[in-house]
Amino acid sequence: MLKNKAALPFLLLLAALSGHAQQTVTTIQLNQSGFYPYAPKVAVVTVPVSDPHFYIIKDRDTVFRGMLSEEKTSAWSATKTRIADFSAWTRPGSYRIYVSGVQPVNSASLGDSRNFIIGNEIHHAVGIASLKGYYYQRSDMPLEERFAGKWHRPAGHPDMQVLVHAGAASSSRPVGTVIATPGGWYDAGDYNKYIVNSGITMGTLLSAYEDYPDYFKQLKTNIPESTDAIPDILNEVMYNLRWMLTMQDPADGGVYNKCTNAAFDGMVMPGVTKAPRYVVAKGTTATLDFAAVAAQAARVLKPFAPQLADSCSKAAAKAWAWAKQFPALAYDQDKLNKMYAPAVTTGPYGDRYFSDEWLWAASELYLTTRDPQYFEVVQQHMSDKIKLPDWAEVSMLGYYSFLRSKDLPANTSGTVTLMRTRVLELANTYIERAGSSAFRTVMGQTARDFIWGSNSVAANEGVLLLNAYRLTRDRKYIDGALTNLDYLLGRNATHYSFLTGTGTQSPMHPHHRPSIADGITDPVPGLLVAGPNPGMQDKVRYEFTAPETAYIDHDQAYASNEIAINWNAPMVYLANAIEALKLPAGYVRKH
Ligand code: G3I
Ligand code: 9MR
Repeated sequence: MLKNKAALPFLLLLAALSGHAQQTVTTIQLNQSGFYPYAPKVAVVTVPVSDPHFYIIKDRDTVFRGMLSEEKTSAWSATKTRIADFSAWTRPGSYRIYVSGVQPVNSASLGDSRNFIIGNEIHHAVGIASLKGYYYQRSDMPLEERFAGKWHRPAGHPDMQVLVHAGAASSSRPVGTVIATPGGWYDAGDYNKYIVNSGITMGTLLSAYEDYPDYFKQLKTNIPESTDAIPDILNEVMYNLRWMLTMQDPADGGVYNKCTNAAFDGMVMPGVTKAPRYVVAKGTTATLDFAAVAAQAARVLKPFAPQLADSCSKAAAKAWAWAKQFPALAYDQDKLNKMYAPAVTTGPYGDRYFSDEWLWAASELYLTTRDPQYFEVVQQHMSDKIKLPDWAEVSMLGYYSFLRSKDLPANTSGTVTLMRTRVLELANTYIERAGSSAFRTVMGQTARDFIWGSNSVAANEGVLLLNAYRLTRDRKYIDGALTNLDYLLGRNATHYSFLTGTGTQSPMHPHHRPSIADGITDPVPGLLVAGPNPGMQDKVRYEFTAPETAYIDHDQAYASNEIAINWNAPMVYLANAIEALKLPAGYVRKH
C-alpha cells in the first residue's frame, strides 16, 4: 500500500492546477531506453531504503538479486544515491527493479522502477530519432505527412528576399541589397539560422559519418531523399550545407554570421510572421567555421555529389583567404547595435577567441587538400589549450579529423602523436573520476558541466571517449561513454530522458516554437533539450535549483528546456556510434 497516501491528492491537484504539469516521477533512475545484454547495467536509487538488496524481476519472479552500494550524497544537489549494478545479468527481456522501502508516486506496487528492457540494438531508435530531429528543423520546405507524421506542416521562412543589414554592407552589396539565402535548419527553438552554430553541428555530423561510414550507409530515417543513393545523414547535412554556401559573399569570400529576424519571432508556427530577414556582419569565427565545414564536406561528399564537393572546396579556400585578411573580427552585437539600425537582438554566438577556429579550419583544409601551408597553421596552434568542443570551442574537431586520417605524410607524425596524447589524457581524467560520482557517470565531474546546454557536455564527453576507444580499442572508454548515454536517457538527478519522444518520461514542453504552436500534445520528437542549468537565465521559477537539478519542463524555460542543432549532433554521434560498435557477447566489465 502507498504509505505516503496523503501526498497523492495534493500532487494530483498541483499537476491539475499547473499549466505545465510535471509528470510523476519514479525514484529509481535508469536509462529508460534500456541496456545492451553485454554492457554495464546500472540503476540509481534516490530515496532511503529499508533493505540493502535490490531485485531484478521478470513477470513475478526474481531473476537476479544484488546489493545496493553505500549511500552517497551527490556533489551537485542534496540527492542521495545508492547504485544497483546488475551488469552480470545478461538475458534479454523486459524487467523491473524492486527495492524495498522505495515508494514511487506513480507505480502500482512499491519499490518498482518502470519496466525496462535488456536487448540488442536498444539505442537504434534513439539514433534514428535524433538524426530525424534535423528534418523537423528544415526551414524552407513543407514537411509532408508521409515523412513528418502528425507533425507535418507547411514550409517556413523561404528566405528568398533577405536584406543585407547596415552592419554587413559592402561596396558590391550596399545596405538593403536583397539576396537569397534559402534552406538550412532552424537553429533551435527560434527561427533564425546561425553559421557559427552550424559549424560545430555540421563538423560533428560529418565526423559521425567519417568514423562509421558502413553503419550510416544503411541507416534510413524516412526523409524525402531516403530513396536516393546517398546516406541519409549526408542528405540531411547537404540540406544545411547548401544554405551555408549562400551565406558567403561571392565578392570577397567572407561569411555572414547569421540570417535572422531583427527580434525573435513570437510563439507561432514557422513562416507565420513575415518580419524582414537580414544577413548581418561577416566575422572571423563564422568564416573559419564555414571554411572547416566546407573543406570537410568536400572530402566526404566527393563520391556522392562531386559538383557540390567541388563548390565546397572552392568556397573553403575563398573563406580562408578572407580570414587571413580579417584574422580576428569578432561579432559584437551590442557594439553593432549602437552603430546600425535596426538593432538585432537574436542569438549572438559572439565568440572572441579565434585560435581554435584557425586550428580546425587549417586541419580540415589540410586533410582535404594536403597543401602544406595549412599544416603550418595547425602547428602554430599546437600549444593552445585544448577543451571539449562547444559552439565557441572547436579545435578538438580538428584533432578528431587528424586522428581518423590514414596515409598522412611522415612529417605530421609528431603533431598527430601529440593530438592522440591529449585526447587520451582528457579521456583518462573522465574515466578515473566517473566511479566516484553519485550517479557513476562521467557527466557531472565539475559544477561547470552544468552550463546552458549541459546535455551537450554529456554527449560531447561521450564522443570524446568513443574517439579514445577508436585510438586504443580499450573498452573502458566505451563503458565511460555509455554512462553518459545513460545519463542523457534517464540516469540523472532530474528523472528525465532528455530526448523528446524517448523513454518513459521525456520533455513535453520544450522551448521550441513549432512544438508550442502546433496544437499537438506530443512535442516534435528526436530533439535533445538543453538540460540542467543553474544559471536559469530565462527567469522561470524552477522547482529545483541545484546544478544537477536546475531543469524544468516548461516551454518558457529557454535556459534549460530549449533544443538546438549543436546539442543534437553529439547525441546523434553517441547513440549511433554505440549502435555501430555492436558490443560483443562476453563483454561485461566489473564495476
Ligand atoms: O563564457 C562564459 C564563461 O567564461 C563563464 O564561466 C560562464 C558562466 O556562466 O559563462 C560563459 O558564457 C556563457 C556562454 O553561453 C558561453 O557558453 C553565458 O553565460 C551563456 O549565457 C551563454 O549562453 C548561450 C545562449 O545562447 C545565450 O547567448 C548558449 O551557450 C547558446 O547555446 C545559446 O544559443 C541560443 C542562441 O543564442 C539562439 N538560438 C537558440 C540557442 C539555444 O538556446
Ligand atoms: O526564444 C528565444 C530563444 O531561442 C533564445 O535562446 C533565448 C535567449 O536568447 O531567447 C528566447 O527568446 C526570449 C527572449 O530572449 C526574451 N523574451 C522572451 C523570448 C521568448 O521566450
